[in-house]
Amino acid sequence: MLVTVEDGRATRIAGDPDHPFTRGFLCTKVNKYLERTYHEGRLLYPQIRAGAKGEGKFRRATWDEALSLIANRLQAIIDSPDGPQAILPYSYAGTMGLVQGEGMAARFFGRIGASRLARTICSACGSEALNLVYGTRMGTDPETVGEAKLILLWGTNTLTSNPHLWPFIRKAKESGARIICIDPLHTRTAAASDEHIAIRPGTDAALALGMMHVIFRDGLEDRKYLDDMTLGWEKLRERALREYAPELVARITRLPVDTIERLGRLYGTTRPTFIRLNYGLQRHAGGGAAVRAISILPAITGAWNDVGGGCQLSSSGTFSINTTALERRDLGHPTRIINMTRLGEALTRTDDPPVKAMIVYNSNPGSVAPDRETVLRGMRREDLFTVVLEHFQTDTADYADVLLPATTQLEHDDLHKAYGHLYMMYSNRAIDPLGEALPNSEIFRRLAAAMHLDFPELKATDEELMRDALSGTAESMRGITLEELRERGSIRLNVPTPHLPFRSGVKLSTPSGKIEIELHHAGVDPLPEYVPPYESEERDPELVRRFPLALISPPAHSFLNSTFANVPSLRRAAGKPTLEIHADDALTRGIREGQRVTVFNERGRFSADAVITDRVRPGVVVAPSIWWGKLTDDGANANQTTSQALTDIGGGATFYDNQVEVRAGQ
Ligand SMILES: Nc1nc2c(c(=O)[nH]1)N[C@H]1C(S)=C(S)[C@@H](COP(=O)(O)OP(=O)(O)OC[C@H]3O[C@@H](n4cnc5c(=O)[nH]c(N)nc54)[C@H](O)[C@@H]3O)O[C@H]1N2
Ligand SMILES: Nc1nc2c(c(=O)[nH]1)N[C@H]1C(S)=C(S)[C@@H](COP(=O)(O)OP(=O)(O)OC[C@H]3O[C@@H](n4cnc5c(=O)[nH]c(N)nc54)[C@H](O)[C@@H]3O)O[C@H]1N2
Ligand SMILES: [Mo]
Repeated sequence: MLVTVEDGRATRIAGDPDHPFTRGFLCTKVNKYLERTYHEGRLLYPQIRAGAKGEGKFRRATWDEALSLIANRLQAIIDSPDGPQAILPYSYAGTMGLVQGEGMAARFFGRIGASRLARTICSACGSEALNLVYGTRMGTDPETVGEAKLILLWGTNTLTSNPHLWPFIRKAKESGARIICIDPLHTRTAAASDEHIAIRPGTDAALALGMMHVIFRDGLEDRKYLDDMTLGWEKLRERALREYAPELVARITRLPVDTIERLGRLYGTTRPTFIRLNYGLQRHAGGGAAVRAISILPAITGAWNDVGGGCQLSSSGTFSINTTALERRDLGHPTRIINMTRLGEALTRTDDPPVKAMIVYNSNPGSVAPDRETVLRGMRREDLFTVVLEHFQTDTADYADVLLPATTQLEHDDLHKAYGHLYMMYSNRAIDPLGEALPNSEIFRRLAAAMHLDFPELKATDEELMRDALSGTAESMRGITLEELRERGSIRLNVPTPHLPFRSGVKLSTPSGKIEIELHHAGVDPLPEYVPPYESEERDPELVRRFPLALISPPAHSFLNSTFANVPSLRRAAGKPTLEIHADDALTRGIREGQRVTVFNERGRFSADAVITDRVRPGVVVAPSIWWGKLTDDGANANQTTSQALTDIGGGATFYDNQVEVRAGQ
């Protein structure tokens, strides 16, 4: 990202044409980062609550006053019978930098002995599934995707959530590749593909196993690759042949038998094949099973040996950040772990020790966490002390006791890895912090000082944190120094070009050194299987009778989760909260186009304007998200209805495993 600065003010923002992967363009949202940075709602000084919880009334304070108030409150909790585990950090990615993420923050919370947070809200499920099968999160080198002849865009709205991959897909298309999108929703990505397969939500593992059935039945597998590189493939073959015949898979996925047959044959007979699977499809009860089964497909055909072949969920594992040195968790004590997906439960249950203080940074749980009603009920507790580090007065900030202004990407230095490409990056500060805003790292340093925590690791500068992050000895990081990064902005990891992480002959970091198709240590079925959604005919027919529509609430094109939802131009582009519904489902409910509807289940309700469309299949409704509740007519958003239930693998969120009913009117 290139920023032009004139007289200390950023005046232009653009993609870096020299970056080999992002190639000179920014996504829709980040294009508006200047509008966001200079937004009149930016928090410019510390504030202390002056009204009721959630009311959002504050008075201005000095940094000294705010920090000593926080220090006193935290110290009192630490000294109380509840102890330091009653303090909960709550954070996710923010702008995804290493220094403003879990560097100084992790050191601080580790030293005081706070509860630890399991950061599961996004990728934990799929990541853990990949780790189990492949020992790491790596995949196809995205820059080789242009070589593929068949591309499956599986549970990914690439043009919205991963637009920088598109030029490579277009290149493949121009060389004759077939592009197939597998998504219950006819997204803009589906529209740009050659074929759209509108699968029933939460059933992807069954489709992958059905494809395997066809491949094994017709002898299209690569036996040499399977023998050399995998563990347990014969048993998988048996299971796929016995339990996942296309006729049965058709009933599970609600797809025609012919589609499964054709997809299996196409996948088994084309080379190279590339699958972009993404996180949307793992937000269901069986999300881990789905990622596991899909990720095994390229092992069955030996696609990992082809340049442009394989699959990609995440490239994170290629980056070897020294998190031990960065986060210094070795210095803390073992404490309990709270799963962030179950924040509502954590804040409302009364067992020991309760959560008495929550410090939020890089996240907006008041909008994004599932089961929002319970989350807000927890945040409303009078005896909960809440601190929020933010750019804006979000839904979460309204519940803060102390609200602290944080710097944006343009106002601090940071180090970035990627999860969709192979370049390590340095983000140079472009402008001075606005108002009295401070980087997260500096806020935690000052808080440690206010609490008289006299430890050297709590005094490290941002530069020292970066050096710690880069201090590992992994081969992929060799030659990547802070000096080089600062000068060049971005450097390709030290991996071969093209990178073929699982080609024949590579020894994996799984216990067996092979691709573990069969698993005996993960608490899941030893062989890949289909796990139905919690809220499905298979598991809870009674619930489905009462709430017959499956609600998906994926990122809106103009929002980044809840970030940018307060930026005027992007909110205008998003329009109003909408609910996309099929004409058959609208008709039986007497719902007209544009009419206000209420979407509800036992967890909660929100309202939206009906959009009647054949972009969704009957039985599925879609609410583009994530709106700030406070900026909608009814103060609510789609997360009123989502559940705190966890995925089969990795303890992840199940946002899209969510049955609702819809009625006309508010
Ligand atoms: N514009 C924009 N870009 C973003 C983000 C954003 O908020 N806005 N968020 C970023 C983040 S944090 C993430 S994690 C990624 C998320 O981006 P993706 O990984 O692409 O995930 P989603 O957009 O949640 O879902 C992708 C698609 O999966 C479909 N889907 C839902 N359930 C199923 C299913 O059971 N099976 C199949 N096959 N498909 C299903 C949805 O309809 C949706 O179109 O995007 C990143 N990029
Ligand atoms: N219904 C539904 N819910 C979802 C999803 C969905 O698809 N549907 N997607 C889920 C996914 S994939 C994710 S990743 C989560 C994301 O949930 P969050 O991690 O909460 O992400 P954002 O909504 O982008 O909010 C990030 C907040 O951090 C602030 N921030 C950014 N940089 C900094 C910084 O340097 N310092 C500080 N102090 N603050 C900063 C921003 O202003 C913003 O308010 O949401 C999840 N929730
Ligand atoms: Mo995410």
